[in-house]
Amino acid sequence: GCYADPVRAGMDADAVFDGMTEHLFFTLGKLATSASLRDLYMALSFAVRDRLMSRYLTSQETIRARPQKTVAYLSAEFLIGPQLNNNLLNLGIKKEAEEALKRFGIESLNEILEVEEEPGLGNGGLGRLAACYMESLASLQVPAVGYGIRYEFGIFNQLIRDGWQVEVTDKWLKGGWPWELPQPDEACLVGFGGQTESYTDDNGNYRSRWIPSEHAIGVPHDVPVLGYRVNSCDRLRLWRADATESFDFYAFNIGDYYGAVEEKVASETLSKVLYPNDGTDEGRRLRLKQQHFFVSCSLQDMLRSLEKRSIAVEEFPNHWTVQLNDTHPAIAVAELMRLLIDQHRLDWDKAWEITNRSVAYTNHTLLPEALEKWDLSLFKNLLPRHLELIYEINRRFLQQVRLKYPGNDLILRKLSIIDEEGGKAIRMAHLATIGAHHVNGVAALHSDLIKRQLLPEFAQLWPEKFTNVTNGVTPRRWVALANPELSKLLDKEIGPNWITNMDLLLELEKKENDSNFLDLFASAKLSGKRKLAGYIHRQTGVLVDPSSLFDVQVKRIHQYKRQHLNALQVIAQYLRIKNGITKNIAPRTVIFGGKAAPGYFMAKLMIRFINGIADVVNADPDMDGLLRVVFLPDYNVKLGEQVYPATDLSEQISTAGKEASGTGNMKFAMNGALTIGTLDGANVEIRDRVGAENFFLFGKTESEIMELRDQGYSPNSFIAESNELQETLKLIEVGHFSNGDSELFRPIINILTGNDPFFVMADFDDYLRAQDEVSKAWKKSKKWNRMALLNTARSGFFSSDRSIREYCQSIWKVKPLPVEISC
Ligand code: 26Q
Repeated sequence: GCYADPVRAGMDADAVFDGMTEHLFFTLGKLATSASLRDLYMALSFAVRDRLMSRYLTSQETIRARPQKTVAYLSAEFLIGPQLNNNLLNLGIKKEAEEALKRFGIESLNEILEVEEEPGLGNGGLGRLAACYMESLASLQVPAVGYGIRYEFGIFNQLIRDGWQVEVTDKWLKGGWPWELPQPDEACLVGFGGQTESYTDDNGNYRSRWIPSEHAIGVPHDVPVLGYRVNSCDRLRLWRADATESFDFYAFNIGDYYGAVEEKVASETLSKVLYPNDGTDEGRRLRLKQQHFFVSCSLQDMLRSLEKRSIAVEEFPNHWTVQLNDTHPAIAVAELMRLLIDQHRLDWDKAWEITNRSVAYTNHTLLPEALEKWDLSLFKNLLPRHLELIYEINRRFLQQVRLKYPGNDLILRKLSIIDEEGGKAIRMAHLATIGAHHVNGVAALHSDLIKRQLLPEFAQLWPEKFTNVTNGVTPRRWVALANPELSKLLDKEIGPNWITNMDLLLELEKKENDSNFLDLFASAKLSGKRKLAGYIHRQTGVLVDPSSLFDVQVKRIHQYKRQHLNALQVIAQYLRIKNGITKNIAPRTVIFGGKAAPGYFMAKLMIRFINGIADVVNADPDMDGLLRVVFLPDYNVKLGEQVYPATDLSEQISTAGKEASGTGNMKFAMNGALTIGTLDGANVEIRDRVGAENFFLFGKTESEIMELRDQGYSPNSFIAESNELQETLKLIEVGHFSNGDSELFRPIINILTGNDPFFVMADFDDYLRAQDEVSKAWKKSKKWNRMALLNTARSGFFSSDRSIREYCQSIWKVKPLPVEISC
C-alpha cells in the first residue's frame, strides 16, 4: 500500500501542481489554459484523492493483517458535507494547495471550495453525527467502516418563493463526484418478497427456507475517511442498488420483456432518494426496502471478510462490533440471525449469542411519532423469513419475561416486539433493544428519560444494558476548518494541539480578564460576522450590520424545536420598538435557517410565518439600526460552516424533554456563541460545563412540563397574564405579517392557543425575560466577550473524540490500531 511517485503522492506545492496538471490533461481531458473553476476543483480533488490512497490502502491492509475488532457503524444517513477542504486539512497540505492554485491564477482556495457540491445524504442531526463519528474514529486510529446508502438524490435543495419553501431535487452527482471508489467486484445480492417453505435438511432437521420473489444487487461505493494528521484512513461504504441480470434473463425467456425491464427499474429506485421526513415515520414500503437492502449488504460484507481470512463465523463478535444508528438499521438483528442460521447453518442459541454480542443500539428520539413501526402485513409481504425469525425471537424473549413476572400479562404486552393495539405492527425499538448488548441515549437527560419513560420495563429487566454517550462534534470541521480566524488565535495562544485535545482549551480561562486577548477573540468573531453579512446580502438582498447581535436558530423546522417561539419573540421586540420602548433593546439580527419535511404542513407554515415577519420588519424604517430578520434558504453543512463562527447567540429553545441531544448547540458553543436555551438534551450538560452564569436559561423543566400536561394545559391562562403576549398574538391575527390576510397564520394561532403539545405559551414570558438578559449582557461588551471566551474554553467535552472514546471503552471494546507507512 505504498506509492512514492511525487506527482501522485508528493506533499509539497510543486508536487500538488504537477498532480493537478496531469489530472487536467489525462483524467479530465482539459488543457490548463482553458480550465474552468470546476475543472480546477476536479483536478485538485483528484490530486488530493491520490494522496489519500497510500494511507487508505495501508490502513485497510493493516486492519486485515492484524485482525482485531473493527467498528461497523450502520446508518441510513451520513451527512458528510464538502470533502476537499477537510481532506486538505487532515492531510496538512492546505498551504501547498493554495500555492499550487496560485500557479493556475487562482488567488483564493475559497473560489475552488465554492464549486464543490455537498452530498446531502442525511436529514440533519443524526446523519451529521454519523459523519462526525467517522472523522473521529479515523483521527483516533480506530478501525471502522461506515455502512450506508448512496442515494442518487440526497436531501432536497430548498428555495424560498413568496416566503414559502419550494423543494428542488438534489442532483449532487451530476458533475461527477471525485471522492468515491466504486467496487463492483464486491457487490452483494439481496432478496425481497416471496415465501418461506419448511423442509427437512440432510441431517433430518426441520428448517425453513426463503424463496424471494425479487432481488437487487448492492454495489459498494467507498469514500476514504482520513484522520487528522495520521495515516489511519477508514472507509465509508455506501451501497448503490442495481438491477439483477439473471432475473432479467429469466423473465426474458418466458417472454415477459416489459416485466424484466420493470424489475430493473424497481430495484434501481431502491437507492434513488433519501426520505426527507426527519422525525416522522410514515411506514412506507420503499423505506423498509432501503433499510433491508443496505443492512443485508453490510452484514454479508462483514461475514465475507471473515470467510476471506478463513476465520470461523463463530468468531464474528471478536472481529466486528455493529452499532445501529437509531432503528433505521434495526432489521440487522433479524438479518444477522437469518444469515447465521439459514446460510451458515448455526443453531439458534449460537446465532443468538453471536448477534447479541455484536450489536448495540443508539436511540435518538423519544417522540412517539418518530418511533419506527412496521405494519405486520407489509412486513410479511416484503420480508417473510425475517418475520418468522422475529416471532421466534419474541417468543423466546417473552418466555423469559413470564418466568420473571408470572401472570403479568400487562408487562408482556408492553415488552412484546409486536404491538397489538389497532393494526398489528412491529416495534423496531423493541427488536433493537432485545437484540443489542447495549442501548444508549445521546445526552444525559435523554438517556435518563429512555429508562424512565420510553422503555421502563426493559430498563427494569436489564438495568446494565442501558447507558449514555453524550453526542459530540468534530473540532476539525467545526472549528479548525470553519473558523480560520479563531483557529489562528488559538494556535498562537495555546499551540495547535487543541485540535486533537480540546481539553487544552481550558488554558484560555487564564485570559478571561485580559482585555487585549478578549479584543482579539471578539475580532475573530467580527470577521466571521462580516463574511456572513456578505453572504446574507448576496442571498436575500437584506443588509445586516455586523456590529449587531447575531441571534441564530439553524436546524430542521419542527414544532418541538419551537422556531415559532423565537418568531413570537421577534414580534414582541418589534412592538416595543414601534411603541418607542427602545431603552433596553440591543441591535439584533435574527437569523433562521432550516428545511421542513415536504409533507409537514405546520413546519412549512412556520417558514412562511418567519418570512412574513422578516418582510414587515426589514421594510420598516423604525427598525433601522435595531432589528433585522433573515431566513437563510437551503441550510446545509456548507452554510453551517459559515454560520457557527458568525453567531453571538445560539437559540436552543425546544420544549424540555423533546430534543434528544442537539449537536448544533455544541458547534455554537465551541465557536464562542452564548446559548439561550431550555433544560433539554445536551443543553443541560453545556450549561453545567460552561457555567450557569455564562448561559441564558429559561423555561419549564421536563418534570414541570409533565405536570402541566397532567393537570390539563391551558394556554389561555398564560396568555391572560401577559399583555405583551396578547398584543403579539393580536398583531398576527389581524394579518399584520400577511398583507392583511387574517387567515394565513390561523393554524399557528390555533395550535398555540389550543392543545399545543409543545407548550409555547407556557414558556413565552420566561423566554422574553431571558432575551432581555441577553440584551443587557450584550451592552457590556467586555463582559459578553468574557462569557463567550469561557464558552469556547469549556467546550472540549463536546468533541466527538470524547464521545468516540466512550463508545470504544464502554460499548465496543475496541482499541486504536496505529498505521505505519514504510515509504
Ligand atoms: C424514519 C422513518 C422513515 C423516514 C425517515 C425517518 C427518519 C429519518 C431521519 C427519522 C429520523 C431521522 C433523524 C433524526 C434525527 O436527526 N435525530 C436527531 O439526532 C441527533 C443526533 O443524535 C440529536 O442530536 C437530535 O436531538 C435528534 O433530534
